[in-house]
Amino acid sequence: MGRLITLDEFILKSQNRFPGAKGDLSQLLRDISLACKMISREVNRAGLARVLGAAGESNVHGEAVKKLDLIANDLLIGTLSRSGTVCMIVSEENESVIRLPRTSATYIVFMDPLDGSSNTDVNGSIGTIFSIYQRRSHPADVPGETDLLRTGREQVAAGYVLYGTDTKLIYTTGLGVSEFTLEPGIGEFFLAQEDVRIPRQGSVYSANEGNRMEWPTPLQDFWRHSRDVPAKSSRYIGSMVSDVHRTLHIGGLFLYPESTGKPRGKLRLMYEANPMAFLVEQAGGGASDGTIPILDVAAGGIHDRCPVYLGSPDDMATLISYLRTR
Ligand code: P6P
Repeated sequence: MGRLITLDEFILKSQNRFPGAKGDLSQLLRDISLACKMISREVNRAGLARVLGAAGESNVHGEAVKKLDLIANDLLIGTLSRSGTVCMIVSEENESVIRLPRTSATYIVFMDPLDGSSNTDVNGSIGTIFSIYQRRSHPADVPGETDLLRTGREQVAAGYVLYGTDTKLIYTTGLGVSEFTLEPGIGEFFLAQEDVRIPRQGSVYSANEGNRMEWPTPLQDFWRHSRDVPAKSSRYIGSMVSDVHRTLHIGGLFLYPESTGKPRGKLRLMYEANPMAFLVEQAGGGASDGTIPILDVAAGGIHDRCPVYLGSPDDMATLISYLRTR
């Protein structure tokens, strides 16, 4: 078996496929991976810190144990601020857009710094989700709303880092989906799979069935149908990165649909639905808001929510045929 390829080598090799590339996107992807290595370290020692913190509300260094969400947010914002390739950041943790000093920089990053963080209390896996756009405005202008309210189709890159038994980084720039595993002893991400493809159909359906009675009727009918199909089983971790990662690898469906209590669902369009939809489509799957592809949904605001139906192409075809009857 040949030498393992590092993320940096892979990014550089991919950049060479874009003749006009200046290397800014490569630099940005490397910076995101650096921040996520630091988040991985914090997540993996959080248990100890939290145990110590629980005693006196402070950790071994005497610092107040900050919530992991804020630690992850601070690490990403700090790293991206020094990158020089980003002019604005939209984070789930910040109501307003974060404007960076380099107003002429090319890229805008939407992110959920630590998605599913309530799972840390039960040692569940959690993740960072990112979505990258090239600015529309001229570099000499101050970037603004026209750079922010985009459809997912315009993403130049998207991905997630899953802090599980392994720390995995999965991303796409539109040339397929690649997966990397962090070797913590070296601090490098190594290529684990160059072209992740979602199975045409899968045996697992994933949704919070506690909301089932509030779903649209056709979806309730579909869910009952899927229970009648003996090969289908239900898995739901309650952490989108984990549930989508499993769906990418073994197929099936992941849903966070609209409901009477949540008319646009719970998940955010710009930094949860869109990046995951880009990845799933690039892996050969489908991602819909129940009516149109998620990547075509217009953004009304940077924190808009969007119903999410995504997964294997054959399962999505069956699901959409049910939803069309409503
Ligand atoms: P519920 C985590 O809080 C999250 O944002 C996603 O990671 C996850 O898919 C969803 O919410 C879980 O929501 O309502 O099922 O607990």
